[in-house]
Amino acid sequence: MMNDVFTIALSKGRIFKETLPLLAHAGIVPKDDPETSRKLIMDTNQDDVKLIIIRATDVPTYVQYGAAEVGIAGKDVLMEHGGEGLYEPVDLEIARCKLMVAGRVDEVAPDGRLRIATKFVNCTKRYYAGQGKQVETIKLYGSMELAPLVGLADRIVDVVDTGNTLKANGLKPLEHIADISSRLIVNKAAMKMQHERIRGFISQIQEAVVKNRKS
Ligand code: PRT
Ligand code: MG
Repeated sequence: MMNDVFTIALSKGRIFKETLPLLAHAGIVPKDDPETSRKLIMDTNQDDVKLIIIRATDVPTYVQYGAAEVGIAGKDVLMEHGGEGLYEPVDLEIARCKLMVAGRVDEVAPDGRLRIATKFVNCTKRYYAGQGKQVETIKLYGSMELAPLVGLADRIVDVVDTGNTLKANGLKPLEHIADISSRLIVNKAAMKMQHERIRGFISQIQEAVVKNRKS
């Protein structure tokens, strides 16, 4: 009997690059380079293993609905999505950054209700609710750093790595919300249906993470 197709969802860019060695350890090598190919479904060296290349924020959705059995997504994206229908068995320890509140270097502490521009609206509301603060959130899809500079918002919530982008725009980190890294996620139903195959995949990825740590 032929195996069912096993589909892995991931985004191009930093996650793809850092995931390649982990997949290689599990014996999976993509046949194309997503940076140059326009294919959204990529074949691999294994006939029954495919990769789908999608926006980082869409990865949990594809896996939640079983369009992919497994996926790789940042913890920021997972926190915002909510994690419904997903297991999160492995911290891949890649694409590390921090989810932070940032504001203008020359900020005069705003009085009244803070206006926060972010693509992480759910995370932001949860964070401030935990502090007993009500804030107004403004949903953006990118370039959050611009918002405080043009008076759209008092502050932003965004992921920060080196902090160079904040600095280049006259912003500074103010509060740390969470440490972020990418996670392996698994569709809950697929975990039951393809238990052995997915357990095997998880343990190979886990091994690769440990190996990565030592090198
Ligand atoms: O690009 P697209 O809009 O499609 O989606 P995306 O930006 O969410 O995807 P991508 O590939 O850029 O990021 C995927 C994941 O990488 C995120 O969900 C995070 O978990 C993780 N990650 C790690 C980061 C960064 N580091 C990071 N530095 N994601 C984004 N950034 C941004 C940061 O916000 C800033 O704008 O990169 C810029 C440079 O950061 P600094 O602090 O080093 O200057
Ligand atoms: Mg990006």
